Amino acid sequence: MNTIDNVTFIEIPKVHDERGVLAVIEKEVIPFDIKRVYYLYDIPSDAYRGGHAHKKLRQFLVPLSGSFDVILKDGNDTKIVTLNKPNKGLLIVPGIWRELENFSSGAVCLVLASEVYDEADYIRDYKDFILSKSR
Ligand code: T46
Repeated sequence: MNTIDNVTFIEIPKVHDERGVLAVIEKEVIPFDIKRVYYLYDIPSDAYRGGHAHKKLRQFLVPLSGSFDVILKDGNDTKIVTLNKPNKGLLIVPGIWRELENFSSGAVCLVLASEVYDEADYIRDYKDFILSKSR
């Protein structure tokens, strides 16, 4: 069963020259095949997103612009990480409750996902999440 220790940062290889930085996510950078890409933008600074866990979905979050905090919970422990480097993404595995908040102005969160959208994969009630961990 996954714990928050299984949530890891992954550095995205980059090419930096006088024209700026080019970061590349190739097949071997993330440990799943990408089935979906979505992104969050125009996010009010007081917005709260997430507030759920996934049964099967793996996701890689990249703060393309600005910063935000991700609160991670596994039913026993809680960890808060700040995403603020466009070449450093967060790999979130299944069975982890996540909440996104404290968005900076202009924050953009890119998400690469291992599955297509499926509402049945969500656990949106925290009590159900805790129950799922004890099964
Ligand atoms: C996650 C965080 C980081 C779709 O129709 N297709 C999609 O691919 C997604 C992701 C969402 N939706 C619909 C479902 C809702 O009616 O868009 C609406 C907003 O989704 P949600 O409230 O789940 O958005 P967030 O930002 O709270 O969560 C999303 C992802 O759902 C979630 O997996 O980890 O971004």
